[in-house]
Amino acid sequence: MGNKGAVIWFTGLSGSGKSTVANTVDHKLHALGKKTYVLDGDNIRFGLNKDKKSLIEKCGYTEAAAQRFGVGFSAEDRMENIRRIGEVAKLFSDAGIITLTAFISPYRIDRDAVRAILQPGEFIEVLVDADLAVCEKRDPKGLYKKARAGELKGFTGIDAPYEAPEKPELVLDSNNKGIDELADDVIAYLTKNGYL
Ligand code: GGZ
Repeated sequence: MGNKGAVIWFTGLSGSGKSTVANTVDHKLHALGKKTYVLDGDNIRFGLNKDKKSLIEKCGYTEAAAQRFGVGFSAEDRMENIRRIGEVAKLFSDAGIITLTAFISPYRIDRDAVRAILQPGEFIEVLVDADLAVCEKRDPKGLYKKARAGELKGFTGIDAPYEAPEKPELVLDSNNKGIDELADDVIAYLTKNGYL
């Protein structure tokens, strides 16, 4: 596929390793001379998809405007989060960039909507598969602990759903493999399927 773009869409629970794997794949692709870009919570939820409070405090939005345009973690807000990310990823891909996205994206219907705006073969859905127990044990930010204590409501896997993809292009075994091996699995997929 030469210098054509693509969207490598990582989905999985918080703590499954999505961002870390995406960033490792990003480095490996860069070393192969590819143009790449990572979209994750760090550049999206702090930028394009700010929460309501940040829109008021940092952007001067009125309460009413922040209510309409801010993005939180309700099912509706996650839908809008993923829709906007999908559109941004499409633009990057159109520009010939291999775009890696790392969002929980827990709803199948939202991920399928992104697939639908892309060309056949342009959307590579990658399930970063880690059991809830494994993610909860890792708990890098202590969020599972807070969710279990009822201090954080609507947390994916605890009191909000995660719908695993039915036919992902690739499943990464994050229960048993390390980050580098998982990243190599992605590179192998891309090579085998003519993306590299
Ligand atoms: C899930 C949450 C929540 C709730 C805050 N549920 O481990 P993290 O911290 O860095 O990754 C999680 C991130 C999820 O944002 P996404 O944009 O990927 O979610 S989605 O695709 O569902 O829109 C977690 C943190 O934000 N976080 N509250 N309630 N994760």
